Amino acid sequence: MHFQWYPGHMTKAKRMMQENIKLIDLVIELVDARIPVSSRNPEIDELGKNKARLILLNKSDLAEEKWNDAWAEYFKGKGYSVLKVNSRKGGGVKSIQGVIQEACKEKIERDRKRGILNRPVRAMVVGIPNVGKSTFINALAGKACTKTGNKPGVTKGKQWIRLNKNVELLDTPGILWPKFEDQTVGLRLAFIGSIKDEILNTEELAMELIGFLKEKYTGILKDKYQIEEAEDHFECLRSIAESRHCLVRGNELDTEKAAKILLDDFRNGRLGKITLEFPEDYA
Ligand SMILES: Nc1nc2c(ncn2[C@@H]2O[C@H](COP(=O)(O)OP(=O)(O)OP(=O)(O)O)[C@@H](O)[C@H]2O)c(=O)[nH]1
Ligand SMILES: [Mg+2]
Repeated sequence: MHFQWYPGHMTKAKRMMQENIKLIDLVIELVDARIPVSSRNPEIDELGKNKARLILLNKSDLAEEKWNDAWAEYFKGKGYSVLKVNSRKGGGVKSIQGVIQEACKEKIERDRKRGILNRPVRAMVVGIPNVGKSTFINALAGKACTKTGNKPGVTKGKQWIRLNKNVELLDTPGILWPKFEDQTVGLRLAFIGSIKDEILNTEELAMELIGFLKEKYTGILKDKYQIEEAEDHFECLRSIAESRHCLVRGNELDTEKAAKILLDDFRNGRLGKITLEFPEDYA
């Protein structure tokens, strides 16, 4: 599959982030716990250099706990502050205030020496589309301050949110990079729903996911759809169509519909907790 996607609003978003970075003390980077490396935008390191950094493994409820822990160690080893969170349910969100203060303690100390007291920490919340930035901010604020939605590109412009007297957050639109050098990165981003489905071939994508699941999560498709995990990926997709009664024109199998069902089940955690990439591959 070929991915190349950089809509105009992302260029604009990037410029906005570059313009605002000077106001920022801390960059809070959300990654998807199912693909912690592939969901990191390589441009963020450049943008956030000289800033305090915090990585949130978001959607940790959708990934395997043992891998969440392994990934947290991985990023800690690289010098980042890290926290596992589930922004939808609010898990891990409570401890964030303390982590923010801790990550910014040098800045707070600097302020104190200059006689500046009680200046709030300003944090920019960044991450790829659909990773959960706005949901996280709402969870932290305890109310719906910003719009969320289960598709990429919901937040269009910047928005400052004052959490309390200590912290102000900047919500930003998700950005992806201009092109994926590595096709597996593009593929994984497509699996989790960070690339608009309209530009993807759903059946091809579903067959790639089937290939991965059969290898790393053997038996999961069998259990979920009561199918045999045939060698041939398309055969599997046909079986899912059959099992879910996806038909066109009366009796022909609708593999397109089966592909959508599979992707949807995966994205919403209905196949169980699944991690798509592992720290040992990035040692
Ligand atoms: N299961 C689960 N779903 C989450 C979590 N965080 C966010 N979501 C869901 O992910 C979807 C995207 O959330 P948003 O907060 O709109 O994502 P965003 O990063 O602001 O997206 P853009 O504004 O498009 O860049 C929504 O359907 C959320 O309910 C989480 O921790 N777990
Ligand atoms: Mg948003």
